[in-house]
Amino acid sequence: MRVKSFETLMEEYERILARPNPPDEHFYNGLFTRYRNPVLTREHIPPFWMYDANPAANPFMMQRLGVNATLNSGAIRLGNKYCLVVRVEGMDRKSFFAVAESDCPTEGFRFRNYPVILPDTEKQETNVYDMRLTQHEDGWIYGVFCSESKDEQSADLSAAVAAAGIVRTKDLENWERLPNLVTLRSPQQRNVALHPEFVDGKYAFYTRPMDDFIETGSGGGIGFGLCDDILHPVIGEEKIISRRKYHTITEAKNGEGAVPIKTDKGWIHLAHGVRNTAAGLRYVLYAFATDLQDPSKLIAEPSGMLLGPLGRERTGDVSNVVFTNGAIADDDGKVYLYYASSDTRMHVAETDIERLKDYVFNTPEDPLRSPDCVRQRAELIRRNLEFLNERR
Ligand code: BGC
Ligand code: BMA
Repeated sequence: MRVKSFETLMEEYERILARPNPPDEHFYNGLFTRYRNPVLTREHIPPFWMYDANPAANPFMMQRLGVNATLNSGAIRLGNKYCLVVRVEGMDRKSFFAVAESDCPTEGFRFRNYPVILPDTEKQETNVYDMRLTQHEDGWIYGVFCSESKDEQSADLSAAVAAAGIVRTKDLENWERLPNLVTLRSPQQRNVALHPEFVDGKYAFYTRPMDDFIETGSGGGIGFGLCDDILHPVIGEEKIISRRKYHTITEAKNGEGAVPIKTDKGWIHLAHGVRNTAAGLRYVLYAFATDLQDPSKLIAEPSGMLLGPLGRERTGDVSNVVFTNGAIADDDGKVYLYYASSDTRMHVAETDIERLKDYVFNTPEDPLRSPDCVRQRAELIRRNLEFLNERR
């Protein structure tokens, strides 16, 4: 077996980073553009994160600390840079955060030299993942993520406790860690995101109450709760704003994805919905809107999924999954939705505010029963045939 030089590995890595990412011309739905390549894969990890570059210490030029996957990124624009705070998963299954940035929203993402070094203040914490980034009106950028610990009360080796960890920064370089969020009514939390504005003068969180680590159980869906003091974050009441429903894409679970996007018609939320299948949990993305004045009030609930795994996206470490925890609404009205496929790599879908509003407010609701769904479709067909006949 040939031994590659470290220089060769660096050249191969630079070629991956320089690879152009044209739109995928085969895909059309009127709402978003898909791109041909992922924006980040484990091949985007700098070789100096994985290899010992010194041939004297590494005669076979072997990976010493490999990386398995790059997934589930938070996203934010900082100056002229599109920044992703990526969940990077090592060969040891532990994930950590790392900032990758580019001048272009759809290609050219490069990791900063070091991953994020989070202050190690929660001694029981084993794993961290899925950070949502919020540019808050208080001036800080907050990162809310899942902080996972072993459940010491249980004899089951895989029993765990999920909580929402909170950090804040101004530059994605220096991070201050705040105490984990306490939700008085829910023993576990995952998929928590901070709303960008104060609501009634308080910090507002999207939550996802659940009974145990995997099952949401009686947790009814995506919740909303207020907290007085971000330095001692405690939430009492959690109001359910996007409900899980029987025989829909959210039957098993759902969770806030990206931080909601403000439009003149309401807050647009990009979330994930999960249903169970014989092949395991199937994760897709969906959207809904809430009221501008009261972001806990649902005002539009388009039917079904906005984006599901397609083609190569279907396969990976956890197959049949797409997941988002970050989007960037740009100054020119464009929206970049960053999503991971199958817990393995990151992609981008591009749309804009006008299209998102049209989708959220003009897609009919799910009538929840096949007979009503077919009636809904027959009505569309009838109107179309009439319209097309008149034009003839
Ligand atoms: C994994 C997550 C997963 C969660 C629930 C965690 O241990 O790291 O990716 O979402 O379990 O299955
Ligand atoms: C979880 C999420 C993600 C992951 C998904 C699918 O519940 O929090 O980390 O992408 O499951 O494995």
